[in-house]
Amino acid sequence: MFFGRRGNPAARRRRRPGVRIHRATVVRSARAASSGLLSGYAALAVAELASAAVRPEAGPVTAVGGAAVDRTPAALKDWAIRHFGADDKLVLRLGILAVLMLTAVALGLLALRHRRSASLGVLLLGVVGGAAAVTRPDSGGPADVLPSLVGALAGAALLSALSGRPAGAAGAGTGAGPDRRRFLLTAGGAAVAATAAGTLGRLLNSSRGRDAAASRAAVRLPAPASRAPAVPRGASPRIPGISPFTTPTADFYRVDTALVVPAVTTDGWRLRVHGKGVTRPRTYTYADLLGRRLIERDITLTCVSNEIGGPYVGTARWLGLPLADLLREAGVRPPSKGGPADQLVARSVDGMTLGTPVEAVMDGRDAMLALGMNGEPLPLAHGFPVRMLVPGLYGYVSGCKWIEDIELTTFAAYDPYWVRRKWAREAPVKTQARIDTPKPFARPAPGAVMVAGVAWAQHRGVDRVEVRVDDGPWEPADLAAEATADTWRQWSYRWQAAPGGHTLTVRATDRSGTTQTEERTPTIPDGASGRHSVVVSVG
Ligand SMILES: Nc1nc2c(c(=O)[nH]1)N[C@H]1C(S)=C(S)[C@@H](COP(=O)(O)O)O[C@H]1N2
Ligand SMILES: [Mo]
Repeated sequence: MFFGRRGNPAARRRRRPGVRIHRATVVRSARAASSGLLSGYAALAVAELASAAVRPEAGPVTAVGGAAVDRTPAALKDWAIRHFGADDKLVLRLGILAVLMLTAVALGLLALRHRRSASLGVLLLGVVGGAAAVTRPDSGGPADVLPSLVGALAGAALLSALSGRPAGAAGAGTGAGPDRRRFLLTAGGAAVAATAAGTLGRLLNSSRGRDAAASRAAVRLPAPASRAPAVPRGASPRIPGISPFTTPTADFYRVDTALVVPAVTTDGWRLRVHGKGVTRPRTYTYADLLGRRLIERDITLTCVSNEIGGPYVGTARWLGLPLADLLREAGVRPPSKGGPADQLVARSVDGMTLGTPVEAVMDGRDAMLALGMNGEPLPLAHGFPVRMLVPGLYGYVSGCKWIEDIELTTFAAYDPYWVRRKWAREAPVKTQARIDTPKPFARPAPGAVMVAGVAWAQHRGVDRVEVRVDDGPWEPADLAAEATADTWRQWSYRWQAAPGGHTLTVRATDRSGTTQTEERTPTIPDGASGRHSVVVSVG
């Protein structure tokens, strides 16, 4: 008998529906999760297109990423730079995308039961993105909310459509029949449309970068009126593994908060000089600056976030104009000559602010507005078209890239970006030496081993470098000839290595007589101190 073989009808009713609901739930959940993901994808794609109409920087991922950077505690930012280096921005972006994906899946699942709330959730994400965009220091105004909001509206509408109740109840929840066809058609159509919108947005957004690159390619740098002092022969010894005296531009470290490299063209660029004690405020064009007396200098730039032995230091040949000339033209006097402003605040096109002592800019050192780096116009990532440089000061208090505004003010009246985040107001570069070779945990053969590296104490000059093996005495290293007090010096030490494990330590002394101390301090608030050591195993 039919029922006989399958057990009694009551038991079957109890068991079978259970199995069916289970499978249907899996199908429904998978579909809901993909609806969420697809809606999130569509929201981002539409936002990308909308951001092309507003500003690429107002796109939700960039805005949220930027806002996260602004709010990141100094210690975490430092940690990110240390661990991810130049990839820190990519890691941040991927992190935001991962969180968005998880949220999208969750909202898709929520839509199974609470369609309205899920769509509201998508809109709420849009509000978060919009809020991040308008509160960024470089915000272009209220229009910056649009990319996130328009994207969220599209995402919310799609999620609602994809999680709608099927027209006929027949296929409800089973993933079969007309319901399934309708779902696949809507989803497929949305995926194609979103991809088209996103691709178009990307193309439009990248055209700005292309304009800036074309503007840079059109620049012809004039010859400097004052050449860089010749680098003495012997400033660049040929020791395998040592940092070259001039850091190739491609290897030059990059540290900034810009998730999208600002795309500035020389045509649209202006530099305004104004503020306290400025008797003749002025606005300069790029051509104005190119036509002035230019100087060329080798200068070593260092980041305050550089750990002992770290990579955020480099030397380039910069071409630019003396900043002090420009300030004197504007009527500015340094505090020592009775000027009312002790802080120069440089502002970049992306809203970054950096504060520099006016005294340092006007004390005769080669503080400059740089237009060229290593014989070429400034690369976009290093501040094209114009950046500031002040030898002897960490980058965050002197090196404003993509500069567009110089305001004379006081330290009492204004705290720039990093100072508001607990970094020091004033930050001269600390004297440091780094061992470039041998590398940590290298296994050199016993006998003569070249220990070599670089040492810097910008604007004071490196006077002496010493090396110590294990707990032995400090031995003088050979110092390469000095180019200027504003550049690093290479050093080397020929070590007679005995088999076994050894710790090599280096210390530098600058011309003011200060020797690097053993005491280690963190990079916050005004730069790391301590000595670099490398452990090797000879044998
Ligand atoms: N606009 C802008 N300028 C900036 C920064 C930034 O985040 N934004 N970072 C500063 C810091 S912390 C350093 S160390 C130098 C690094 O310059 P580089 O990237 O050319 O090496 O740029 C400085 N100028
Ligand atoms: Mo920095």
